Amino acid sequence: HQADAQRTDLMTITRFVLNEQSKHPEARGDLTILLSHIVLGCKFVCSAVNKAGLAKLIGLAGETNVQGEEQKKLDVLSNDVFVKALSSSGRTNVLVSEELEEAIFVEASHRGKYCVVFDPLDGSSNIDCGVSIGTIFGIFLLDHDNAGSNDDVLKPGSEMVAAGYCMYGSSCTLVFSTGSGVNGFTLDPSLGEFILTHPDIKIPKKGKIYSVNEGNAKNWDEPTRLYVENAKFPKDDSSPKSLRYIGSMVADVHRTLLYGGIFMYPADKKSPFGKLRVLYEVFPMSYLVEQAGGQAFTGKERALDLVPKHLHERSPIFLGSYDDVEEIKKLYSATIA
Ligand code: P6P
Repeated sequence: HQADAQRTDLMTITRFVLNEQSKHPEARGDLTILLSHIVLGCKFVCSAVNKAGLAKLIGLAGETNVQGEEQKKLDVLSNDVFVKALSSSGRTNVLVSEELEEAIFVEASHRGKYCVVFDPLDGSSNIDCGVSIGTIFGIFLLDHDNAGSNDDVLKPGSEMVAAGYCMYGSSCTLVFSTGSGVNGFTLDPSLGEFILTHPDIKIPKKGKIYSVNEGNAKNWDEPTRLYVENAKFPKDDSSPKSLRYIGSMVADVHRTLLYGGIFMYPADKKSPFGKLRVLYEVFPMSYLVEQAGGQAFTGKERALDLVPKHLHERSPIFLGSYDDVEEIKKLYSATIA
């Protein structure tokens, strides 16, 4: 009977977000409406990614599919979907996408009070081999309702009011936070609804996994080298950590949130600012990890304290279990001191 009750008492993402809104009586529901448009975009991309393998959607723009239609590359298609969903919501003013060199400034008739920074399909180089990929987004609240500018998003990640990702893998999982904890929802394709499956995600205080591209080891700086060395050959008699690296940030961060451990994309001689982008990769993932009780560090400072100067600026990132990141912070401060 209890199971039956649970089955019929569906906590959909829509219901969850409305519950959250009801905790803020002054809210007019703009963030609720914005999030519902992001959810719509995720459902569309989930469907397109799942069909890709069958309908030969994969591959470069300009190729034709079995119907002989010209196909957009999945990340171009995903970008178009999110730009349209976000600008038509009437709740956004500035949009920054990994796919677009310049920001989009929504015209006055559809202008809202939020800025959204997003990577519509992160890890898209992994599509052809079936590795999980994802959409990553972050939301800033504007303090004016005039025409937007880049300055509206070149601010510290700590000013984000919400962030999340949607992972397109064996199932479609949307994980997000509006500042009071992290919750995960799984798409039930038979209902077309995201259902709460991971309530109040808390990252383990310490993990047994380190996640980094060991292929860059030749170029690492000393603190990263020492940290990885100790993970593999612990000085005390503890057991070595396991290495898990998928090479798709959404998948690596999702695993880190659920299982604990540390995810790293350090700076190295080849890329002095690392590879991952501040606004729509580092900030949203750092926001989520902190909301789940972990921490995120750049090698110099708390990741959310960074103030980017350019839209597509990169930063090194070490994020995950509180104690694991604490270890890398000690190694870096030893070199700065
Ligand atoms: P590397 C995917 O291309 C991506 O942008 C992130 O999703 C991922 O974490 C990283 O790059 C992987 O980079 O250099 O290890 O292949």
